[in-house]
Amino acid sequence: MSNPQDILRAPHERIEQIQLEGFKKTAVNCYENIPFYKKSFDDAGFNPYAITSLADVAKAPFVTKQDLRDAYPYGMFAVPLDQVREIHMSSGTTGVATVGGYTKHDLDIWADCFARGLWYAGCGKGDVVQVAYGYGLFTGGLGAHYGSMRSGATVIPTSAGSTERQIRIMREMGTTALCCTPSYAMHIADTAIDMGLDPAKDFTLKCGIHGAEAFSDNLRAELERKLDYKVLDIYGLTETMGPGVAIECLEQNGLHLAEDHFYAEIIDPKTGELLPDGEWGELVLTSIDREACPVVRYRTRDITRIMPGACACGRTHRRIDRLHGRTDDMLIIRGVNVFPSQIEDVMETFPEVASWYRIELTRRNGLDVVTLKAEVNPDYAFDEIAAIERLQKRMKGAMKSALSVNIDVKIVEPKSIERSTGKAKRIVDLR
Ligand code: DLL
Repeated sequence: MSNPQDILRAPHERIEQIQLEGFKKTAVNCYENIPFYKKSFDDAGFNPYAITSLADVAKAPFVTKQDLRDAYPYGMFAVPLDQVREIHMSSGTTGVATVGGYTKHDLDIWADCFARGLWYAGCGKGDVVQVAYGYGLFTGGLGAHYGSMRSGATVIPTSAGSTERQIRIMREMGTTALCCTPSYAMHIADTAIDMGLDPAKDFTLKCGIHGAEAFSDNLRAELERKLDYKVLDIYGLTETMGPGVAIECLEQNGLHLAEDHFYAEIIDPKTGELLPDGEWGELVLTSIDREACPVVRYRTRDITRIMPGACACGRTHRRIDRLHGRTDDMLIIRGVNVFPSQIEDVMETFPEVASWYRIELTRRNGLDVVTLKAEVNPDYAFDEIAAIERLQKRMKGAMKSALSVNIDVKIVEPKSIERSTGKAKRIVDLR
């Protein structure tokens, strides 16, 4: 049997061949088995039987999250239910949930995609992977579970929460890889420190496979310092599979797309036009070999770019840059577009504040007001009111000059912003 990692170093022409064959099959599968695609391909004049090159992908119409929602529950399934082994769903907090189904084959490729993260980190047989992503409808827990098993490692399925117990298990069982959101990893590290431990010495971690939310370079550096391990960023979404669509290697310079399973494009989110490599825009994904819920040109709403050039690690799968956020997270503050990550970038230039923050949106006299609540760094005196006020003013000034918007800044005490065991809630809309 061939080594499942060989494909990661295959010549790119070989990968493109796989993509073309896969795209042909996927487009026909969608057209023949999912009424939504039949109608949308016909309306757009897209003929799935006439595909001859990968450039034809861009001729197909898009599919959006709303289209998937409208098809709830089973409208986007291309196979009979008796072939579907597992179902996951997005949380649906902002509307109807989107549903992802997996055949045996789909579960298999998912395991493979996630396992790559552990392989990239040099983990596998003999390693102990603690999965502290939530198990359930969220794809984090089970995706990491299947991937850990596939990598050859031993898996401890702690799921998210019970943080002190996570810490005891991590120490006592000799965990070498931690899979959870980056914000939960930080909470685990801080809780361990509060328990009187030095996680850099008391834990035996080699790597953390952290994703499901955007996190800054600063937060990564702080995690790596506190836990003495390597943090690899992992990206994915329920609508196209779950975690493992793209993962960083140890170069930590972009996330390698699983190009043998997905074809990626970057478009201008306003016009839908294709953008060249290197330019930032919205990521659009086409699955190459998913059976139950294939997607053709799914608009992820996530903003990234294809990184030009080859990775120093020698793997040939192209990379996307770390995600800046979602198009729908973008704040429009009195007419100016601002991403929370841009606010975070400015915040990071102030060593007096830690990486915990929350952006609150309120209304005052009919106008939107944006307040950044940032926790003061524990090493910094919080009781010197005058100094805190000066800091708030300086941060507000820095936001204004960098982003051309007024953002009120409120420095709050360490650990006063609520911690989450899953995705951190960074934006709170109180309007
Ligand atoms: O968050 C799947 C996942 C689980 C990915 C565990 C990584 C690790 P959803 O709940 O459907 O699925 O949310 C998908 O989360 O469209 C992005 O906006 C965001 N997201 C996921 N990974 C990253 C990342 C999972 N590494 C949505 N960086 C996506 C930034 C991310 N944002």
